[in-house]
Formats: sequence, structure tokens, C-alpha cells
Amino acid sequence: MFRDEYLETLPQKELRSFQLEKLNRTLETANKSPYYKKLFRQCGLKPHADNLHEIRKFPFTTKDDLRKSYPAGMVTTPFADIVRMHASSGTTGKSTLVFHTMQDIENWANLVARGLYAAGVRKTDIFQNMMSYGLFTGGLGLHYGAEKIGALVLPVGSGNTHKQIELLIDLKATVLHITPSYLLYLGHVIEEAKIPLSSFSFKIAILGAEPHSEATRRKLEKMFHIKAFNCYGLSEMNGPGVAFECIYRKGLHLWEDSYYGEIINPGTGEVLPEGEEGELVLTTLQREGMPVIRYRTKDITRFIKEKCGCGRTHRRIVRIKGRTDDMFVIKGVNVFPSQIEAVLMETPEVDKNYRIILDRKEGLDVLTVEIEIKREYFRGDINQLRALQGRMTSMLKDAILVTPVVELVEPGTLPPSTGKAQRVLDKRRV
Ligand code: DLL
Repeated sequence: MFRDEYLETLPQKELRSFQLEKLNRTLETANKSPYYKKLFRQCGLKPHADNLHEIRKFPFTTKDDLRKSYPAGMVTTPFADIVRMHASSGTTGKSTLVFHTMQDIENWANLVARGLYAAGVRKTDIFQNMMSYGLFTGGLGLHYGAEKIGALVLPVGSGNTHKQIELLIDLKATVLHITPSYLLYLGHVIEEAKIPLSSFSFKIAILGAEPHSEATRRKLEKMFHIKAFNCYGLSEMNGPGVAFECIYRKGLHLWEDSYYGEIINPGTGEVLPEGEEGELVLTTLQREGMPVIRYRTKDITRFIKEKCGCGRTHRRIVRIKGRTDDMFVIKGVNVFPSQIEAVLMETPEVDKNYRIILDRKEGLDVLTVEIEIKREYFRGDINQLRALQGRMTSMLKDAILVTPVVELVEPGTLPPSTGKAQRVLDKRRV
């Protein structure tokens, strides 16, 4: 049974005292790492908080701080006690490395198992893990959690789509772990190969590692007749399983016995009142090998105040809207790719892939949205396509307040994604 009845339903007040106790242990442990020891000394801070509010006296930790302490400046214990290392998936600069003790790995697997259980995964399930294994946390993170539940895990990793399909059919996987963009692509390949949906047995998809809108979830659920659950995480906080949707699917439960969450104004760093949207800041509460204090995730969300119907008391966050560094400014207007995605995925003519291109022509910003449209629309009347192009342009303009150039292309034209999708190509930076 992977519902921890006691911890998952602790009344808020007790949950907060639990967090305070763990926070103080974490601060003491962090003080053993060269990075935090120096930082606390420089700031004249004792590794102690009298109440949770006092966490605010500790400075934020950023990705840059992790880079500066590369490779192991935040590690609290000799490597003899460390059993695993993971790295973030960033493409620029040095990777940020995260080190785990055996206990850390055990705790992480428990959190993932708890999340999977909340989403309805059981021992009898066959779990095809379609996320990369290796330094990326998506593969091994869910692998250990699903094994803990007792499911049969197929560690296929990402890519090799035809092999994935063969295994899905032959082993009758009931649960997939996959990025939303890869699941869209999988749908494309299955359709092109004309494989009937009845060949597949999966009923649940665990989606994570990148943002996706409610419209994308609905589209995927309709496409495959499944239920999709959102799983959030980042390597600095272990990886997947930091927050998970339960069967109510009204926000993601942040596992507050293991993470302390704050929402800040990304511009000023000020902590915002509960319920306001801003950047999520997380502190590990149970990690021994490498505690991280007040990590700026750059992910935009907010806390949901209402209680969840499932009885779990751990506060929920709304699905991530995007990252502060994903937001682009076009003709002076701030745009999140998720605003564009939501419009596209609600439009029935749109197929499964799209790309956003930012460019500058004669000194002016140009936003182009390339959209794959279902094949049947290319067989018909060109005027019908033109009308669709006009309609998409005005729907996008209403959503983002900038008029884009809309290009409609046939399915399979744009680069496919089998992992984290690269949706935005900013040629202004090249
Ligand atoms: O992507 C961990 C993960 C793997 C989560 C598999 C879920 C499933 P990183 O490579 O460090 O770790 O990237 C973390 O990905 O800060 C978010 O911006 C984004 N992200 C992860 N999950 C979600 C999600 C993994 N469910 C960064 N919704 C995070 C939106 C997500 N964004």
C-alpha cells in the first residue's frame, strides 16, 4: 500500500511543525557542506529557524550558485556515503550536479511511489518508462518508484519509437511515463502506421518534464482514451515526484513533508501571499547528501488554498505555466509559449506538433508559429486552408496580443520530440 495515511493526511498545523523540525535538521546538515558553511558564516546566520517564517532570512540558492560550487561544493558527506549522482538537463554552461546517499534514493523512490499510487498506479500494472535513463532524472526516478509499488517496469528509455510500439503491443503496458510532446509524437507515428488503438492496453499516462496545457491533456486523453496525470519535479530537488496529481486532477500535491515551498515575485524576490502567482522556491527537507535551501526553480505557479477531495493535506500547486526564462518578449509584449500551445491544442484541425520562431526583420520583431494541420485539410480546397490560417492568426492574436505569422504545414514536417521539446527557436539570439 503506497498511501502513507499518516503523513499524507497530517493536519496542516502538524504538517507545519513537522516541516520546522525537518528544516532545522536540514539547515544543520547543509552547514556541513563547504558552500553553505561559508555562506552562513558570511551572512552571520546560525543554521537554525525558530519558525517557518524565519526561512526568509536565508538567501536564495540559484542555478548559478550550483554551478559555482561545481562539482560538489554543496555535498555534506564524503563520497564514500554517496551512491548516485544526477545532473540537470540544461544545455548551456556547466551541468549542475546533485548527489544522493542511499537514504536519499530510498526517500525519493517512496515519494515517487506515493505519487504514482495517488494517480491510480498499482502492483498489477505494467509500466513502460519512456523517459531517458542516465544523468537525467526522469528515467531512474520513476523506475525506482514504480518498482516500489511492485509494478512490472519496462525500462525502455526515450526514442526508438517503433520498438516502443512493439513492446507496448506485445507486453500490454497499462501505464506510460512520457513527456507530453513525445506522447503527441507517438500518436503521430501510430496514426501514420495505421495501427488500431485496440492494439494497446495503456490507460494511464504520467506526463512530466515539460509544461503542457489543460488543452493538451484533453487532446491526448481523447486521442488515446486514457487518463493523463501531471508529475512535476527538477533534478535539484531529486527529480520527478516533487508534486503529483491525484485522481481529482485539480492541481499537483507538493509533498510538503519533503519540500518547503514558497512563491516569490521573480522580480523583487519578495514572498507573495498564498494564492498569488509567482516563482516557486523550494527547500529540501529530508535530503542528507546535498540539501538545497530556497532554490529558485524559475517555474511559475501558485498555491491552491482549497482542500482536495482526496483527503491529502499537502498543498497543491497549479500546473506550471512556464519558466521565467521561457517567457519571451515580442514587440514589447511578454508571451509564454503555453499561451500559444493552449490555443493550438483546442483547435480541432491542428495535428500534433508546432514550433514558435522569433526573428527580427528590418529591425522589427517577427513571431512565426508553424503548425502541423491534420492531413485531410491538405487534400481539400486551398481556400479552406487560407480561412483556417486567418482564423488561427486572429485566435492567437486574441490570446497573446501580438499578430503572428501563421504557417500551416503537413503532419511530420516539424522536428519530432522524443524527450523535452524545444518549441521556441529564437533566431534573434543566434
Ligand atoms: O525534468 C525532472 C522530471 C522528469 C520531472 C520526469 C517530471 C518527469 P530537470 O531536467 O532538472 O528535471 O528539469 C526541471 O523541467 O524546473 C520545469 O521547468 C520543467 N518541468 C518538469 N516537470 C514539469 C511539469 C526534470 N510537470 C524543469 N510541468 C522544471 C511543467 C515541468 N514543467
